[in-house]
Amino acid sequence: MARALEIAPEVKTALAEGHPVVALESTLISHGLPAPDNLNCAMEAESRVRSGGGVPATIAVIEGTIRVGLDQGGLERLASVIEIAKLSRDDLGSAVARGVTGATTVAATMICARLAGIDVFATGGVGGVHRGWSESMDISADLTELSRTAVTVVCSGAKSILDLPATVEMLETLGVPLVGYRVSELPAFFSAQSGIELRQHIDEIGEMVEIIQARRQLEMGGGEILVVPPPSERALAGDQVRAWIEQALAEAKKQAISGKAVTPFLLRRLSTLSGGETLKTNVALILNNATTATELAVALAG
Ligand code: PSU
Ligand code: MN
Repeated sequence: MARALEIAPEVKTALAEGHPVVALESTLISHGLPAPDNLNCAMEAESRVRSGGGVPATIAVIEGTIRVGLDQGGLERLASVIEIAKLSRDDLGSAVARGVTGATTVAATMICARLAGIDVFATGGVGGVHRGWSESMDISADLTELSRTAVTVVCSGAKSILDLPATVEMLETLGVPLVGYRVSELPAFFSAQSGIELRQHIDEIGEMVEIIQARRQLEMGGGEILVVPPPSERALAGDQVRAWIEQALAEAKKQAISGKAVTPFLLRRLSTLSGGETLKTNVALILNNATTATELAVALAG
């Protein structure tokens, strides 16, 4: 493992001393957000973790080595290299074996965070069941990863380009708790309301600590999702987002976009169609989730 996993010294020290560490994902830098917003968001997410009293660990694979805690050069590389790999559970091993440089999705970031000993991870939104899944079978590997890897993912639910009711059903089947933080309704990523009720919610972060500890005590395996809505001042109106999504989905279909390219294509089109509105909201919710994840990591460490 010496060559495959490299934990940044600051992260290693924090883990050894039981200080709070928050893992951050890299696919949103390479595939989810355009330059220069992507690098700014990645740096700002790290500083949010620091100001909350945690140590950030952005995760990616650089020339076959899983790097837990990227330096400025690593972040810049992820933000600027075009056609960088988007790694999930299926291709993480071959990326390590072949010396590939790639960004890690939620699934791959969870695997690497667990390997390093990090319990909390922040991102924008997890992947899920795509609309039209009964024909495409396009269901993100993030969901099965959540059912097997014990890391708590703090996010704004699943991206609303997906089939949200089907995603919630699938998570229930897989035994992954979706816990609302001060909300009892699942947000629709860019907007606050999806019409889907969350069966579990908490008001104080300490309650999440208790849920996580109970699940670990029961040796259940698997992770949980702490759902944080987009900050109210940046949340968009649901109807408007819905129209942009319909159009982006129609374009994806027409252009026969499939597989790993679907989510990045849709996010890019939404940003253009909305005149940059969805992009601003996406960045705002990622930063807000980093702040909440830090609160959780601090509470877990204490
Ligand atoms: N959150 C964001 N933007 C993103 C993602 C999350 O705000 O781009 C990424 C995550 O890496 C997630 C991936 O794992 O989107 C889902 O991709 P897919 O639908 O191909 O599984
Ligand atoms: Mn997919």
